[in-house]
Amino acid sequence: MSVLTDVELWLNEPHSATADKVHELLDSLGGKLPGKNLVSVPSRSKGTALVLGDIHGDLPLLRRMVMEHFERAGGVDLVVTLGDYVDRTPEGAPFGSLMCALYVLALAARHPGRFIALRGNHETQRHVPAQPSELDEEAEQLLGDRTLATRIWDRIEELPLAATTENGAYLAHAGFPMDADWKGALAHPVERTYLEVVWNDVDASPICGQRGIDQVPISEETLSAFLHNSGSGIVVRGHDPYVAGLPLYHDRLMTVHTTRSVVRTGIFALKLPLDGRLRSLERTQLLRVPP
Ligand SMILES: [Mn+2]
Repeated sequence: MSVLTDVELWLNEPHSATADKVHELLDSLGGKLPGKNLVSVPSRSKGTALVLGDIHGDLPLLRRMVMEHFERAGGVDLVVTLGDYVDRTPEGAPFGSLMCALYVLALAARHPGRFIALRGNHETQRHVPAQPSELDEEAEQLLGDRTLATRIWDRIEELPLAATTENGAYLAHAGFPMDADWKGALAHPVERTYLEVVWNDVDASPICGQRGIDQVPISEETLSAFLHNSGSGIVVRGHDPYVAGLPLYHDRLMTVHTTRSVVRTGIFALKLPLDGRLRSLERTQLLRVPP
């Protein structure tokens, strides 16, 4: 049985995971993850993508969404997850940060181009500090091997920061580079790029200015400039439970949060058509996910 399949066993039975098996899994991911910061999804004559927002260790919910929407016959063609797989693991999800990280890495490696796992601010802590991660503690507790956490972070570094679909969606954890050369900024990110892409807030949110991140926030104006410059029609992001599910800036920006860990407005996912030009959120479908 493949080591990628082992992950599924661990999800139900974390104590069946061993340090050796996890090392083997991490070895097997070599060369299978994108290894670049921006990936693009080609247009299709038909098809749908499912976008999941912050997971925060909520393995049962992530598993349910993947099985219901991706793995079943007639499900979506591809999944984009917007990052923040770790930290603030909810009750009832033992070792949720560790298992969510291993699960998305395994899915991304198993379905290249079809399961696109982006990094959030909790996955970029080597570049911009976030709170210390539960993943390290969980790895030590469950597997007795702290070097494993370092190896998992090495693999997480191979996940992209942003994705675009050829029909007009830009997706990232929190926002977009404000540089005119936004692709260049993503290819060679500096600290400000990370802040803009995985930490930024929208000026319409009550949390804007409250996280200690000194950034020009996303506004109608900065969004319009980015959409024009990048040739995109919409931005889909996560990171902020206070505006999740709310279409903003004339129906051109949507925030999704897909976790029971931090719920403010609800738990959401978004379906995007991969055919036809996306000029607004009009043709997208917001799913309200039961807890
Ligand atoms: Mn976040």
